[in-house]
Amino acid sequence: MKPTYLFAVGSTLMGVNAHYFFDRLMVNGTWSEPWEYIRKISPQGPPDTQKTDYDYIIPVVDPASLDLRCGRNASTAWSKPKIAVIHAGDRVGFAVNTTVGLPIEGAAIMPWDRWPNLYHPGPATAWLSKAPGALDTYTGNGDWVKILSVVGRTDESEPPNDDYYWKHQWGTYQAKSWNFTIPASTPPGDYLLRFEHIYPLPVNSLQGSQFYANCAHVRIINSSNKIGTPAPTVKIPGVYTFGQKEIYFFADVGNETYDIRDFVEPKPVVWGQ
Ligand SMILES: [Cu+2]
Repeated sequence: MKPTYLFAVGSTLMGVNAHYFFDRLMVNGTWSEPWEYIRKISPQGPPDTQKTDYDYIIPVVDPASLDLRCGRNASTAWSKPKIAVIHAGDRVGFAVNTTVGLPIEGAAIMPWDRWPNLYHPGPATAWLSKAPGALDTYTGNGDWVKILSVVGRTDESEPPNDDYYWKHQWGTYQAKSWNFTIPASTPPGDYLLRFEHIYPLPVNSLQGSQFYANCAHVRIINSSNKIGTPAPTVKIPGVYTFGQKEIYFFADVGNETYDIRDFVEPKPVVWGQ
């Protein structure tokens, strides 16, 4: 069944102004406060101008930018987030922002920017990078391993769940948060835990694909005798290139020519543990 309202939703709400970030971590079954464990991002634009919520939710559009790593101006831990202590094998999660509490007068912010969900269609991933020393001083310039890839719908996906959506809808579409498991064989240590969502767009559309990524500080405890070797590893940025065909295409709701089962995941593969 293909509901007729879908086209209207796709064509009216797929505006460039629908953006978000992830500011809350689910740890030990509880959602944290905003930025409690996640590195705070900076608003876009010169520092001496008045900022609005909209300046915070603007995505990264240059895959070569350092901001691809943990969000805008977050490859340093200037906001001093706490370290979430978790065990290998635990469930964690990232939640979409609500608001950042700044004035909105004059901003281009749209109503759906205040509707906290993974508004855009597209794939989601999670990543780990071990800090060689203190997390507060780790920039994330080391190796990253992918531990999660969400493409199609899962039990966690938002309803509806019919044939049309299975074919055309992404697993995280309109989810308010996404939970996943830290691999049970993850070596113990302090890590940046990164969640990423990509809104694929063609290179000639606006500025191309939009990247949403934020990083939490986590200490992973693993006292088991099963310690793996995370691989393959990549650098971020460096993992994607502008125009790369796997992530630059028209993925939007209402695009009946795109079947998400045709999606080819960009490298690297998820760590097999
Ligand atoms: Cu957007």
